[in-house]
Amino acid sequence: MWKDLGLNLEKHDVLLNALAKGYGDLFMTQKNRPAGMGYFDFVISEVHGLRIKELVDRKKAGKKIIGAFCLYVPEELVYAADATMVGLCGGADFSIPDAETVLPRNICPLVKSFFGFKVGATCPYFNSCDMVVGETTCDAKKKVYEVLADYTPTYVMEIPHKVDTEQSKALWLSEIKLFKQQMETLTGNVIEKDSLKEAIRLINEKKKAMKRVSDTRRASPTPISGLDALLVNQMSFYDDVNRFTLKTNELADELEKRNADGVGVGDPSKPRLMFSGCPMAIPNWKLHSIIESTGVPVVAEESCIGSRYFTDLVEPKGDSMDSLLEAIWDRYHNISCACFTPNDDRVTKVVDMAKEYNASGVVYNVLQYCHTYNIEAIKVDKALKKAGVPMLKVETDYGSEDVEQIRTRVEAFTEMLSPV
Ligand code: BJ8
Repeated sequence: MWKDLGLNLEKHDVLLNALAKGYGDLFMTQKNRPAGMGYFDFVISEVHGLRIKELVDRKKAGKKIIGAFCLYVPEELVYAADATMVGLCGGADFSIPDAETVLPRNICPLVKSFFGFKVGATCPYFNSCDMVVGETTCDAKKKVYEVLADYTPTYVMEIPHKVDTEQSKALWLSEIKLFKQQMETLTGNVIEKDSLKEAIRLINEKKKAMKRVSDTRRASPTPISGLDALLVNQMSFYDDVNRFTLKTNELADELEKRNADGVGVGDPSKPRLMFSGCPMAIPNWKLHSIIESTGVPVVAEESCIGSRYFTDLVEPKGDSMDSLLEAIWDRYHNISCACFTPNDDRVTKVVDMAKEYNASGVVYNVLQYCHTYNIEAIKVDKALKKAGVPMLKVETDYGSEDVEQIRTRVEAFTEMLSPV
């Protein structure tokens, strides 16, 4: 199977060994994990095995696989066309040397990492894709999609950067319609109202289950570690949607019971930290693992691998195709990415979330060279200060050189926080 996918087998083996070791060291050494995490341990152990086989089998049955890196790609339209969407790996240092054979060095590690997985032929998800769908969000991504098109079929959606104008709405809606056509052409399936309604239901159910898990983390002690919750969020982009929803709801049942019984993983006398900023594509577990190694739990993620993904649902107000597509726009234009301007909505959301999750402080993650999240940190910091919530900005990449330095900063930060 790996050969058919055109993978570099030698490098892929090195990657798998590194992943297994990293996962074992970080996740399996945690104490008192919820039993429901057993499923997610299994999924990660098979993320380059059974799950790829499922995708390959779908391809053999004539179905299409779509790869994406951004929440702005409307997955409802992918599923309505009977295709499958997968997130693409972009959270590992491992693939960056391959990327740097083509790309400049001084760009965000997430972009270099995903590009390197394609160039180095080490990501079976990438190599399973019939099409990669990109978007005009940050400069790094939109320019790299141009280069990526030389390696794999790539389609780019234009995402406006000012979201609250009539022109923006018109452009975005027309992009959603074009994407619908694109999916119909690629799959040969016409997207009917009923299939779109069913796809909206499917994705909404997935997000509701993720929100249930997230809501349980408001309790003290938190019933699940930030690392485990992060993994669930990361897996949501890879796993079969129905199975993931079922297992995530089972996990939520268990966490709700833990809360009722006062069972948790953290020490309730410690401060609670919220995470905000750039997304943590799999297998980027760096900041969560550093923070939690100091004994302080991470209780929420204001991130695309987190609340920005599951908070809002697509809620059609009518039954026509136009109403369904407008409902998609309505939900998607509310994802407050730092690529928007102005983006006060995100600032408000971060503050509200810190309060809802009783966070004693916020760790703000900036991936190196990510100007949008880096500069937006100024406004977020100011608003959090006003609300009485301290913020620590950490600018980092996927390397391990700065781990001890970050740990020292996190320890100093949490020492001055009081538990909420
Ligand atoms: S909706 S956050 S997934 S664009 S970290 S590549 S912004 S330089 S990932 Fe994102 Fe969509 Fe926005 Fe979410 Fe660029 Fe920054 Fe790198 Fe980033």
